[in-house]
Parts: sequence; C-alpha cells; structure tokens
Amino acid sequence: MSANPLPVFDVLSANEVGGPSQSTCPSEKLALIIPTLREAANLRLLMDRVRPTLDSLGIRYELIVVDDDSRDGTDEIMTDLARQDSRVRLLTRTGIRGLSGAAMHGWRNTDASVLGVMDSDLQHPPELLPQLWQALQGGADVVVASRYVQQASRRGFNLFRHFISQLAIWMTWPLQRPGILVHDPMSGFFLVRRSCIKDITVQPQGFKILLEILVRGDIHSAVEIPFTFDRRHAGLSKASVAVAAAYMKLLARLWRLRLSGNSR
Ligand SMILES: Nc1nc2c(ncn2[C@@H]2O[C@H](COP(=O)(O)OP(=O)(O)OP(=O)(O)O)[C@@H](O)[C@H]2O)c(=O)[nH]1
Ligand SMILES: [Mg+2]
Repeated sequence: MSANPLPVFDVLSANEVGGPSQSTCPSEKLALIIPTLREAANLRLLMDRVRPTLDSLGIRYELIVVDDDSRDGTDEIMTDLARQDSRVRLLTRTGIRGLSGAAMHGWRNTDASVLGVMDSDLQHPPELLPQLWQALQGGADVVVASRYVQQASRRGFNLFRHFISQLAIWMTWPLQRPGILVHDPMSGFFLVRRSCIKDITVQPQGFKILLEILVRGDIHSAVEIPFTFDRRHAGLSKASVAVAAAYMKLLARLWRLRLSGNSR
C-alpha cells in the first residue's frame, strides 16, 4: 500500500469490467464512485436503489464500483449488472487498499465533470442523490450529505462513536476555509466539481477524502443536505484502528501545511 499522497488526476490503467467512459454530449455528467471491500451482500440492493434514482434525474451518469479484490462474489454480481447497463462499471484494484484511494481511482477513470462518492452498505440513502445534484446545479462547488446539520441524524452511531466523531470534526474547524464551514467534513457521501480538485494531492489510505478537498481544493461554495445515517445493511464494518491512525496522520499533515502557510 502506498503511503504517499497521490495526485487526484494521474491517469492510471484500470482492471475494468463494463463500458469505457465517453464524452459525446456537452451536458454535465456525473460519475458516482462506490468503493467496496467485501460488500457483495449489499451490491444488488444498492444498485436497485441507485439506478432508478439517477434515471429519474434524466442526466448522463456512470456508476463505478471500485473494489479492492474482495473475492466475495463482487466480480460476478458486477459483471452481470454491467452487462445489463453500460453505465455500470467495475474497477478492481489488487494489492492495494484504502477508501480515499479507491474514490480517486474511480475519478481518474472517468471523464465526468461532476464526481461523487457514496458507501456501498446503504448507510447513505441513494434517494438523496437528486437533492445533491440539484444543489450542485444551483452553483455549489461541493454538496455534502450531512449527518451534522438540522434534521440530520445518526442511527448508525452509538454514544461513544458519536462523541469521537464530534471531536474529530471540531479538530477540523480551524483548518477549513473562512466562510465555508462544513459541519460534516468527514462525510463519505458528497458531490464535487472536477475542476475544483484537479490540482490537489490526497492521502489514499483513509476515509476522509472530503476533508482534504475542503481544505485544499479550489472550493468557493459548499452546501450541506441533511440525512439520516442508518445502520449498515449487511456485512462488516471496515472502520479500524488503522483508519483512525490514518485520520490522525492526515490531520497532522493538514495542520503542518496550515501553519507553514501552504494550503496546497
Ligand atoms: N475499495 C475499498 N473500499 C473500502 C475500503 N475500506 C472501506 N471501503 C468501503 O468504504 C465504505 C465505508 O466503509 P464502512 O466499513 O462502511 O465504514 P463506516 O461506514 O465508517 O463503518 P460502519 O458504520 O460500521 O459501516 C464501504 O462501502 C466499504 O466497503 C478499502 O480499503 N477499499
Ligand atoms: Mg458503513
């Protein structure tokens, strides 16, 4: 696993199932990345909810699952789904792990102008996507599905996790850009304009790609849409001590950059 921050838009070769991305129409296109690690039990239900939701928007889109060699049936399910719908794709990475790196890998392998990411375990309700899309079309650079604004809630959290999560968020407030304070900078469910992140490098191992985008991207406006963060549908959590350690490392790096006056 690479320990170094990666540029967001290096071109990589991809181990891919499904159709290649194409640029044929001038209207905006969304690429929604779904990083997976042993999530086969969630995939069909997830796709059954995401596809009609995006279809209802009438937009051009790609759904890209970036799987880190789960070997749990993900390949078979995705090959089947990709055969039915060329907008559905699977990219498989081998010998490498990390949610943020998986999201970047998906983004590098699409030509979409709007980039998104969501979890595969249905803690992020796909039915929120139209609201996120509309807010982005309304002019925001980044739109965040937020667990920490009015009307949002966190059924998937116990009291301890709620406290740790809140503490982790408070530590980011001085890092965020003045005038664009996002209450849930750790959300794993968001859309961002490609043009806002083309020059930044991000830590590939962790879960907190949004925080890096908010601190280091060319972001001038952010909108938060409240949602209920539910319990995961099936399978086991991938959150771990290593993920927490990656977060502390990321915070230290962002603070170092801030104190040295270098935001990129
Ligand atoms: N490709 C890839 N995906 C990952 C990796 N780690 C986590 N994911 C995916 O990232 C998403 C978030 O991981 P979760 O395990 O749900 O983390 P969490 O939501 O903080 O934890 P729970 O609330 O317990 O579900 C899921 O879709 C995972 O399958 C990884 O190393 N590689
Ligand atoms: Mg989860």
